[in-house]
Amino acid sequence: MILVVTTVYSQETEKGLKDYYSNYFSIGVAVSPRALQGAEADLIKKHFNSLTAENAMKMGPIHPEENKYNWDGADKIAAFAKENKMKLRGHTLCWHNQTPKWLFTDDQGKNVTKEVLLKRLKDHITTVVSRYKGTIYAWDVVNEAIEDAPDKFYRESLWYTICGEEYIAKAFEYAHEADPNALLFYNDYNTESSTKRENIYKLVKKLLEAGVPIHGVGLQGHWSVYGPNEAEVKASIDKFASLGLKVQITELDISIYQLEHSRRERRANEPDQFTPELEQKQIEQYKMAFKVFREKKNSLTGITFWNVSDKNTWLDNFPVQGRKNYPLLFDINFQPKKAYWEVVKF
Ligand code: HAH
Repeated sequence: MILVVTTVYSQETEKGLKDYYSNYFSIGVAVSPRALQGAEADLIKKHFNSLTAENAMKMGPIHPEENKYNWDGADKIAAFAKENKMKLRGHTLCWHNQTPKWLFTDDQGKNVTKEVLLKRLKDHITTVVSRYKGTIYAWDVVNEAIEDAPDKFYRESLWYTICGEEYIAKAFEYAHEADPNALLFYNDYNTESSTKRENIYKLVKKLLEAGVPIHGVGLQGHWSVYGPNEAEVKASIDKFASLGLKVQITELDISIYQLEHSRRERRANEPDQFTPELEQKQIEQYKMAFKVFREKKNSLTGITFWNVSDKNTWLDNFPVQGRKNYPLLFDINFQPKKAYWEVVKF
């Protein structure tokens, strides 16, 4: 009897998150090259079957000077994915953050013309997408081009200021030319806000109608224990799926704080404890999210977490530098949290 119980138990613990969801969608994680060794690598191999580079493929890190690419980190991640037969998502080809210094200016420090900037975008996209052709199956081509404010539409980034809206369609065209088999995504956060959801929908619909090669929408999924709610999550998935596009949750985490989208200083006495109350709220939010994901499995092709465990998460430093967060399914010692066991119980 004891033997039977032990056997069942060890089978259960041998299974990883990806195995529970093998009939649903791939389960991914965003990593740094440093995470691909030791205990963290073991955790990644056990639970995930898809990888995204957290930073290594962004324009700043990978293309630091106009005539210099830095492939080290990106190549390491691509090699690890290949070795372990994991899928690989590319993130991201055109974004307003983490851009290299040289990108928007000429040698006098003045903004370049639209023609020059589009040429630079094309060179960048062609080089990066070609290098990982056949290895990266999906790219976040344009990231966060829509404004949060309900009364605005396009984000007033330097891309937009210099090129106007055209840079968005161009980015997709350049990527498609470099790898016609790659699935091309528009990716954004705060997609459960009704106005931002509507604006992203308008943008994507317009691109589709213009014949731009776009195949999917990435809902980042930087959520909180305080929201979004079930109806909002369902509405976003349904809305983008209704365009005939693939939908993925590309950057999932569930913060223990209220959502904020701008950096700020830490307030005096601002707490950063993962209390039992917050833990319980997080369990409920993760349960809700994965219940919806399972229900929507015909629309969803991938769920990716943004970082591996609570030991290190970008949310420890955003929006507040040095305020500890606990947004993932594995704790600071790489152990599955209670929320994990709820997510795999179905
Ligand atoms: C994401 N932005 C980015 O897509 C990802 O590349 C980065 O590593 C972390 C989060 C989310 C975001 C933001 O950049 C600014 C304000 C709010 C949310």
